[in-house]
Amino acid sequence: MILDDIKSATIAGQKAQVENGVKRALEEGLSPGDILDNGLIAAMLVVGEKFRNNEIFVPEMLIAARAMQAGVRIIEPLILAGERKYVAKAVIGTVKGDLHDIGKNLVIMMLRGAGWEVVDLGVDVAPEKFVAAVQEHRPQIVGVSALLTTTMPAMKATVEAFVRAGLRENVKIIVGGAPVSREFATEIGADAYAGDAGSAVEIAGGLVA
Ligand code: B12
Repeated sequence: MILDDIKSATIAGQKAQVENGVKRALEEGLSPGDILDNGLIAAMLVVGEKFRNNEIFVPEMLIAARAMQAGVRIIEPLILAGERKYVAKAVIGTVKGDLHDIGKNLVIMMLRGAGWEVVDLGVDVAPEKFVAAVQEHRPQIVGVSALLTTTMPAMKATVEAFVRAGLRENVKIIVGGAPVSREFATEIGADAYAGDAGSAVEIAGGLVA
């Protein structure tokens, strides 16, 4: 099945095969969401599992990530092609010390597709940089991503930086990333948690409604 082909090509880091697979899946009428969830994202879960079991190492993980991103680039225009109405503004970044950006980029892509204006701060974003970006761009929402248990404390530091800057009441902070949970979000004083890019759009929309 085509989704299985995309998944195994992503796991193997075969960029050209992933690109071909995604194009073929679209031609066959599969939805971008289906290709993302059951092809590309499903592959990264397997990659994580293999890494945990020492079956693969960082270079293979990186190559798989590049293959995934190549697939996402083909899907992105379709998601962005939707109706362009300005909903609200968000500033999003991955916390200090953390270089994972695939999930964050998907959240940004889905928000933009839903009509949000999004300022992407990239990865390894220090708390002060989040604060400065809010001062500059005045978003309603701040999105913070972390993929490592060791960088989760940087999420707390980010929330605290907003409190110190006297800006905590001006923004809603939504957190996400594989190790993050709703309980953790509450514990660090964030406003919300979302487990995937689709629910991030829903929850962010609810926060500004
Ligand atoms: C790809 C990958 C990498 C790539 C990252 C490439 C890139 N450009 O992002 C590279 C090779 C660079 C990498 C490096 C490392 N990694 Co890594 N990596 C992964 C892997 C396999 C996939 C992550 C991913 O992209 N998933 C797919 C996306 C779509 O899912 P997601 O990120 O969870 O995002 C979704 C949701 O969480 C949510 N979301 C995400 N962000 C946000 C933000 C907001 C605001 C909201 C609302 C929602 C939201 O929506 C997203 C879309 O649905 C994971 C395994 C895993 N299962 O997570 C390990 C994993 C995260 N890495 C791990 C480790 C250990 C490392 C390294 C420390 C390895 C090393 N020894 O050097 C380094 C750390 C580098 C650093 N300082 O950050 C561990 C972390 C373990 C832990 N307990 O913390 C994992 C879990 C692997 C494992 N099983 O051990 N990694």
